[in-house]
Amino acid sequence: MKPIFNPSLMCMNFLDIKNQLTILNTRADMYHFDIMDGHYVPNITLSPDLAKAMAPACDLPMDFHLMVTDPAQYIEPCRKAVASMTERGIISYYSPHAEVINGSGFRIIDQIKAAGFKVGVAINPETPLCMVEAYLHKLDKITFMSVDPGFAGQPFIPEVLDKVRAAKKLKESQPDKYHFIIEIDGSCNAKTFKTLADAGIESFIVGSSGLFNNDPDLVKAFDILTDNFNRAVNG
Ligand code: S6P
Ligand code: MG
Repeated sequence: MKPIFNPSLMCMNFLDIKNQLTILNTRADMYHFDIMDGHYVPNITLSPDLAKAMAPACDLPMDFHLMVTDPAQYIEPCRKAVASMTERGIISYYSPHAEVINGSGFRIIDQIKAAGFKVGVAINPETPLCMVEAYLHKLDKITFMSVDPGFAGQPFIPEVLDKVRAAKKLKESQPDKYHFIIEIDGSCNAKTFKTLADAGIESFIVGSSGLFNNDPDLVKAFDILTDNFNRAVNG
């Protein structure tokens, strides 16, 4: 299988942003961009302003992951942040958490589309798949959290794999209805690649344990990532 690699930018070396983006532009597939509000999760990381500053150096879609209580509020700032990329034909993703859009899910999906984004949704480790079933056919991507949202460097929660298998089964059984990419976020690394790929993961958000901690030199770190993946998954 050809994996989608989606580096989590909150784990990058912030003293070296431009150089790292240049390296990732030719190696990765997307840029996972965590936005937290210090309320939905007890942390604050990246921001729409930072995305705007990075955008001219990004040649891959931005993948906004909204760990915030009011994701509708960030659609317009994020749209503006990547407007220069959208003009270059690079279509980004916007993924709120399923747990906070219940009650306005269809409306928010329409707003995300109207802003020119592909539509994603992220679900926490203990959230059942049925929570997103009503609008699953409208999604371009579903992100299964395999750690609690908020922090890098947490241990993998294997219970999410049942949901991943169920999503894969749904997608395979009704290909005309579903087109979502199946993605995992949290502790994606040499130890988990095989189990994740076997369960049906297509897109791997690689953060500290899968990419950035491999080596201080990001070129080497990315080579180690692909070696680890190929060894684990392709044998
Ligand atoms: C966590 C965030 C993730 C992390 C990623 C870190 O709240 O949504 O995107 O950045 O999980 O990777 P790792 O290998 O440290 O778990
Ligand atoms: Mg994330």
